[in-house]
Formats: sequence, C-alpha cells, structure tokens
Amino acid sequence: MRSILTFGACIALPATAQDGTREPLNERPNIVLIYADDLGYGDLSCYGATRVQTPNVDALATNGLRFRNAHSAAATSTPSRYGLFTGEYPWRRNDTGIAAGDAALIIKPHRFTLPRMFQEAGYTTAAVGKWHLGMGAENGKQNWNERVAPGPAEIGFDYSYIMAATGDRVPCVYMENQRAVNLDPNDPISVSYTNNFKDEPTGKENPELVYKLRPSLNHGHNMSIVNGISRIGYMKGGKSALWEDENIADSITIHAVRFIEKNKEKPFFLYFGTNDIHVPRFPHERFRGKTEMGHRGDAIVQLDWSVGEIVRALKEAGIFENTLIIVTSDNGPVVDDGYMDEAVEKLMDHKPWGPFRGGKYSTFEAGTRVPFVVHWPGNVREGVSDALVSQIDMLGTMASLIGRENGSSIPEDSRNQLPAWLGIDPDGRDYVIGAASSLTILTHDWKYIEPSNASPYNRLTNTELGNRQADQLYDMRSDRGEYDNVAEKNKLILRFMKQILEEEKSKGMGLNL
Ligand code: NG6
Ligand code: CA
Repeated sequence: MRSILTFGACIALPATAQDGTREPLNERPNIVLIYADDLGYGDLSCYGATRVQTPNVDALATNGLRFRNAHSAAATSTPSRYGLFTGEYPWRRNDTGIAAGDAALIIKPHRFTLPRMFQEAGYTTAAVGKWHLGMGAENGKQNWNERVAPGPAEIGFDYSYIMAATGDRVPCVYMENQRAVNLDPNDPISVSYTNNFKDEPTGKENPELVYKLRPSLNHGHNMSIVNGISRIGYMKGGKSALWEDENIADSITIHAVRFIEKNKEKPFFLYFGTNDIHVPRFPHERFRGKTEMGHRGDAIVQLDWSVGEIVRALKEAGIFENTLIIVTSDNGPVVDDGYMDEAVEKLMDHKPWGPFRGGKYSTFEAGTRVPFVVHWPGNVREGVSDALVSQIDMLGTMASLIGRENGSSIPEDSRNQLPAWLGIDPDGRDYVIGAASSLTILTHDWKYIEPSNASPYNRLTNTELGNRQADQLYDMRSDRGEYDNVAEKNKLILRFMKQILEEEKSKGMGLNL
C-alpha cells in the first residue's frame, strides 16, 4: 500500500500538476461525515429534485465532487452503519439486521473501527445523532438510568450525543456519553420490546392520545406513545428526558456545532447521523410548509438546514477549508414507512429514488445507490464522478488519507479508494456487493441479484424488493432501471458475476467477529 506521501507524489492533483508547486496533501484534515437517514438518490436538488431545494448540500456539491454511482453497504440502517464503522460487509455476520431499540452493541468493543483509527491518529472523535448499532452488553438488559455500556466510547468515540436506535423506536431519549440526558432519578425509564407496562397507554388502545402523527395501518408503530407519537416498543417513565420530535434536528445539530467549536484547534472526526428524513417525520414548525410535499419534503429542507449549520460552524471556526466533508445516506428512500404523514399523497412527480428501481429494503439499485458528495477545497477535484464507490471503503480510504494504512487491522472488504474519492481516479471499484434480503453484485456495466425465496414486494411500504427465485442480471449501461433480466442471454457474464460473489462469500459468512 502506498503511504500518503507517495500518494501525493505520484498522483498530483491536476490544478497544480504543471508547475509542480502543490503542497503535499494535508495529512490531518478534520473529517465530518454527515450521514442522512433514508435520503434517496433523487431527494436533493443537486441530484435533480425540483420539488425541494437543498442549497446547502448543493453548495458542497458545486464546490466539491458529486458521485452518481455511490453505495451504502446495505439497504437499511444498522447493516450500513456496521459496514461504515467496521469496514466489513455486514452480511459476513448474521446478526446485523435492523436493530431493536434494546439491542446490545453489535460491534464488538475489541474491534478496530473507523473512530478508533482516528483516535489512534490523535483525532478527537464524536458521534452525534442517530446511532442504531445497539448499546449495552446484552439484548434487553440495559439499565437506561445508568451509563449504558458498551457503546460509542467503547468502539472509539470520545464524545457521543445520540439517539440509541431510531426516531420510531423506544427509548425516546438522547444519550450523552451513554447517559440519558435530563433524566429525573425519581422517574426512571423502563423499556421492553415484549410487553407493555401496566396501565401505560399505547397507540393501539388509546389512539386519542396520538396527537402529532398517526401510525399507518399494519406497520406496527402503535405501541408506546411518546409526546403524541406512538412508537415501536414499550417504555415508561423518563418524562423530563423524552425528546420532542420537532426539536430533534435542532438538538443534534447544536451538539454537533458545539463539538466543532470546542475542538477547532486540533483534528477531529465528527460522525453526524441525522434523524432526517426517517419516520416519524415531524419537522420543526419553521420548516413545515416549505415544500408542497408535506412532512417528507419539509424534513429534507430541515436536513439541508442542519448541513448549513455545520458548514457555518466550520467557517466561523476558521476550519472549513481544512475539513473534508462527506454527505451521504444510510440507504435508499421510502415514502410510507409507518406513519400517516401524507408523504404518499403529496409526492406528486418527485422521484426519491431518482432513475432507479426499488427503494429502501430493496436489492434493486435504489436500495443502496445513495447521494454521495465529497467536499474538501483544493484537494477534491470539483465536478461529477461516475466512479463506483462504496461506504464500505470509508475505513480503508480514510486510513490512506491520514497515513494509517497499517494493513492488518483493516478488513479486506474496505479498500483504499482515496484517488476515486478525491476525483483523480474516474473508475473506483471493480465491483461492490450490496445487501438487502439477498446479495447483489454491481460492476460498472452489470448488476447481478442472487436468487432468493424472500418476498418480491413489500406491501406495507410499496417497495419492489427485487427478490426472484431465479438469477437476475441487468445490463446497467442500457437498463439502469433493471427491467430486462438478461441472465439467460448472457451466460458467461452471469457465471462471472456468480463466481465473484461466491469467492467473496467464501471469505466468510456467519462469522462472530
Ligand atoms: C422497520 C420499520 C420502519 C423503520 C425500519 C428501520 C416496521 C413495519 N417498519 O422495521 O418503520 O423503522 O425498520 O429503518 O416495523 S432504518 O432506516 O433505521 O433501517
Ligand atoms: Ca435508514
């Protein structure tokens, strides 16, 4: 592997290649990873949306690099985040599916992780916002009234201010450094994912108490009611600590901004996992009505506001130029994901999935093809890239950037794609594996979806899941919408794709890493 210095020397950036005066890459930029939730390829105006304007992300795209073939590691949150932080494909283990709100920490504390690598390099690290990787040592055994460990600190984050799981799952409290914020010790929190607590209202039995957003039929978000919205799971107590959904963006953004202000003197890595635009979508009133698409559109505007605040904080701290910012999403879009927020009714001609088929949960492209913008003035080539890139490479790529590619601890799945991420290499990966209910493999030209007995359609969310009992092969050059299965016509390509997937699988599945 090349060191950062040889990298700088052998791939000089074009702007200065001729006069040769370019400084070597700064090895210690701050890194801000803005990880949106359920934001689709077509949900930003810089990706073609016209029903919603996202000027703050667009500015990063204009002055940075916007990728058109970028992928999350999976089509849902937990496995994508697992891949992002460990550099290992989540499907190598069989317990990285959507985590319950009382799931134990999925990443083993001894593992080498993205934040750990930054820490070892002298960075201060923070996780702010959505976590969804579990907390505590054992499923369902957390005491939410004490410090819950292991958690972010045990895998390398110096500071954390997180939502343990998702907005629609209990416990609905912020955890700062793994302790519930603003908790009254006389009103302790109890959480259960199996039984309700005596005399506690639920969305199912007490719909009259659900005054902000009603759950969609049959999705199951009808258990405990927290501040006017019923959730998945049961909780009681902790009244003073419960979040108000309309304030979540403000709260996590303020904590991210504070972290930036406090740490501006030395290098830091900030993971900022937004709650937007996951359900329940209930943006602050100052964003409501900003689009004609209802809460879903307005939540995109709110997300863009958060991005703007982060940028502003970096500028005010005088470190904007020396910060590499990435904006991306954990998985593709979904319209109705459990609440009657009029997202379906008011979608109009907006296409959250862009030109692709499927969406969140799907093996079709829209499941994992996500917006991906890299901004780093003077170091990233500005424009648009069609390189094939994946979030699974975050660890390998950042290791190269900060000169920490000390080999053995970085899983083989996570590659150094720095030249592609900076816009120097127009190609990126040869292939990337995607994970939903089955595995997929995508090269520049072809997409293969392995046979699966899983359901082809999610009736609740109206998503084509892409599962078929037969092999599927699509020619992405002429059919990026994945409508014409050419598996029968292209036996050689099919065999080749299956072979790569088999080889990847043979490196390990069902592991307990
Ligand atoms: C699903 C939820 C959905 C959402 C998702 C996780 C149901 C029917 N649906 O199980 O509402 O919470 O989990 O989304 O329970 S993710 O983006 O965090 O992966
Ligand atoms: Ca998600």
